[in-house]
Amino acid sequence: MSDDPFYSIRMRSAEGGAHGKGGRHISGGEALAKKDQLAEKTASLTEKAFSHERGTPDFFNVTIEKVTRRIQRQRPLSVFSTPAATVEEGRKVAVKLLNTCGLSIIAIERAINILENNFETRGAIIIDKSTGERLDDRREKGVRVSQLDWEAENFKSWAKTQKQPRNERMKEALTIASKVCSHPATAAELCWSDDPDYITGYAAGTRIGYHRITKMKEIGDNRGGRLIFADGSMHLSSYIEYLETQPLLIEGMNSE
Ligand code: WAQ
Ligand code: MG
Repeated sequence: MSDDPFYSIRMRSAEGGAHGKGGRHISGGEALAKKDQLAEKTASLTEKAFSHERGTPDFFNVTIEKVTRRIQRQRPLSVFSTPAATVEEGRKVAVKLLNTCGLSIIAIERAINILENNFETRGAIIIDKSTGERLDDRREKGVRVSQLDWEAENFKSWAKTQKQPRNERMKEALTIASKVCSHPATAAELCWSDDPDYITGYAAGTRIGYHRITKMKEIGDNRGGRLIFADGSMHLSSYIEYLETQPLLIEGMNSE
C-alpha cells in the first residue's frame, strides 16, 4: 500500500573498536524502506559492511527509525563522464568543472588537498565555496547525508534508458549528489572513494550535473572522501539538518 510508512535505515561499521573509541571507520550506508523491505535492506547493508575492502568490522551499528516527514521525490542529476589516463589529468578535469560552479581557486585547491590527505572521515566535509574554510565542526564524523534511497527497479529502468551501467556505487553516489545539489546553498560537490580499489570519482553541481572522472587516485590508495562546497552565508544548522534528515527518494522516471 502506498501510504505505508517508510523507515530510515542507517548503518556504520568500524574496525578496532567503535567510532570515537579508537575504531577505524570501515563503511556506512543508508536506505529508506517500507516495513516489508526492512529485513532485505538491512541484510544488504550488513553484507556491505562485512565484505568491505577496507577491513572487517568488529563494531557494527544499525539504526532504524520511522520517517515522520513528507518524502520528497526528485529526478537524479544528469550523468556525464570523462575518461582520464592519469590522476593528474583526472584532477585537472575536476578543477575545470568546479571552476564553472562559482568556486574560488583557493577553495578548489584546498578541497583537493583535504581529500588527498583524508582517510578517516565517515561523512562529508562542508567547506566555504569562496574561502575554502571548513564550515562544519564534525571533525572525523563529518556530515552523513541520510534518509535517501533510489528503488532498485526504478534505477534499473533509468540505467537502461540512459545507457548507463547498473553500478551500485554509482547509484549510491548519484543519489547522494542529487540530494546535496538540490539545496540552493550548495555550489558543488567533489568526491572520490576512500576504498583502495575504486578510483573513479566525480564532481557534481546543478550546472555540471553528475560528472564522473575515471581516475581520481591511484589503485591501492585508501585516501578519499566527500567535500561539499557551500555558500558560507547560509544557516549552517538548517543546512546540515536538510542533509541529515530530509527524506528523499530519487526517481529516474515516474514509478506510478
Ligand atoms: N553522506 C556523507 N558522506 C558520505 C556518505 C553519505 N551518505 N557516504 C559516504 N560518504 C563519505 C565518507 O567520508 C566516505 O569515506 C567517502 O564519502 C567515500 O565514500 O562510479 O564509493 O562510499 O560514478 O567510499 C564515486 C564514483 C564513488 C561512483 C564514491 O565513495 C561512480 C564512493 P565511498
Ligand atoms: Mg568508502
